Amino acid sequence: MSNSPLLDELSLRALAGLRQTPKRLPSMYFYDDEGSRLFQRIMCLPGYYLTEAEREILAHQWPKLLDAFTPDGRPFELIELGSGDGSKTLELCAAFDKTGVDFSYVPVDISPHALGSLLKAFDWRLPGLRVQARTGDYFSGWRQPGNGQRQIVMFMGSNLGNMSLDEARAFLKQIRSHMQEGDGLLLGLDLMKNPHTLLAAYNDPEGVTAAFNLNLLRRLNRELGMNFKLDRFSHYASYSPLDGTARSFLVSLDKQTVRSTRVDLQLQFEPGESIYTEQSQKYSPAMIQQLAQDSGFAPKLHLQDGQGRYCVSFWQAIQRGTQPQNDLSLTI
Ligand code: AVI
Repeated sequence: MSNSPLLDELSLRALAGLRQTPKRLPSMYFYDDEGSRLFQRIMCLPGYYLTEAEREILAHQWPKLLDAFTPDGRPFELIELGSGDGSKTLELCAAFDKTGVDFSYVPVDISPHALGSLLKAFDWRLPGLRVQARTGDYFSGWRQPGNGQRQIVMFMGSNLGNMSLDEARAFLKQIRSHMQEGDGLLLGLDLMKNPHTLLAAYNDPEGVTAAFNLNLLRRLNRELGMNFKLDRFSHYASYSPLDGTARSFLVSLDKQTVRSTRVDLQLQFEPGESIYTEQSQKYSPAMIQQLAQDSGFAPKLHLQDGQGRYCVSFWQAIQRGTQPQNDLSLTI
């Protein structure tokens, strides 16, 4: 048993989180093969409205996006961070493609498997579209587009919400540092709303979100040699209207000790003690305005689904130190 026998960065972060008080896990740790399958099921649940709301906005309001992406008719490069298999963006690209607009698509994802599926699907459906997939870290292989193309960066699916507000600001600033003035950023963001609706999205009666959460322990058992008993923990979801944050936890049902055979780790749990496993931030228009301003952007377009639950927000990179001209709260 050694302290860190060649662990990858994510496992090291998981270990560090379990050693903290209160215990926590990085939400990236959800997405092993089984976690990714369970997340696909979550996205189809009736109470998990986020995916459907985003799809509706893109399907019905894409012409407004296209106008915002091409204010001067310049061609653009659509860079999608965390594209996965691209199934959600394929329809958007197909709609753009039909208009004859000049654009290319750059999906970026850590999963070569997902990008392989994406390339096949795009090649079959949109054989004329230039697609240049990038595997790995969002930022390391970033290159400026050629031919005077405007960069439009997409970060969809409410993924920004899994970061704290400070982390989100730092991430957005990092994106901004790779952009030129006038480039664009498209974000899918979940909005603050009735707490009952929000809680139901993270606590489905079907138990899929609970299985998704508990799968973290299965992964720790497999990859870090832990001996978590899954039936001695339960899923707990909360939502605070005060800060707009949904949070998920795994609650220990007993006093118990969990050990690893692979790393130097022994965890004591009191009955009711929890591991903090995920935060899903919900935003108000004022928070969106502030985030954009803090990270070097001016919000240009704010599209909502018919029920006003979710928004797709388009921001333009502005000169550093410039105050944005428009107030988003007035345009919603
Ligand atoms: C990926 N992410 C935006 C999802 C969310 O809503 O925070 C993950 C998720 N967790 C539980 N259900 C869905």
